Amino acid sequence: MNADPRYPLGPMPTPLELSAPEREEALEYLRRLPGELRAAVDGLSNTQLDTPYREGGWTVRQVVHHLAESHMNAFIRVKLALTEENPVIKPYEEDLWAELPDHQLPPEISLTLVDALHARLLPVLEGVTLTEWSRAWTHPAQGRTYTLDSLLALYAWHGRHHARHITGLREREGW
Ligand code: NI
Repeated sequence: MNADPRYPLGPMPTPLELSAPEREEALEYLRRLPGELRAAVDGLSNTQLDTPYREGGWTVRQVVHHLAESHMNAFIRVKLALTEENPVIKPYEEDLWAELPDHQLPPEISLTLVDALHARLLPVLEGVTLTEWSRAWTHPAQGRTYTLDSLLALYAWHGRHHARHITGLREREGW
């Protein structure tokens, strides 16, 4: 088992190519994420929402808002990869984003945002053809080129990774 509390499901995957069953599994994770995220925070009080999921980590509330803005970036990156030749994506400072005032809003706002966002993201991904899964994009800070398959694997993992932060906290606290 992975002992690092930041990575309950292990490190971020970075495959360049997925098999057809792996793609379908990843798409299914993304389809389920809005409901799983909503269930993960269901019934939590404000005090519980403002509890860090680990010592020194984001609060439950921040994790929900982070997921929404991370997957907004995912949506943009998928559309860039599908419409431009090897686009350079724009990284962002996620820890500084999490300190801005919108991260104090009720989680419901980002739960609704994730509902709508995934309602748009999934049809785009479901329409990707076999050859398009290898379309390239470049991460400027890493200086590496990835594929649309990489994005799919990354964000399918990412949703589960953060939902697990919340459900793991609830299990440990008996909430
Ligand atoms: Ni994240």
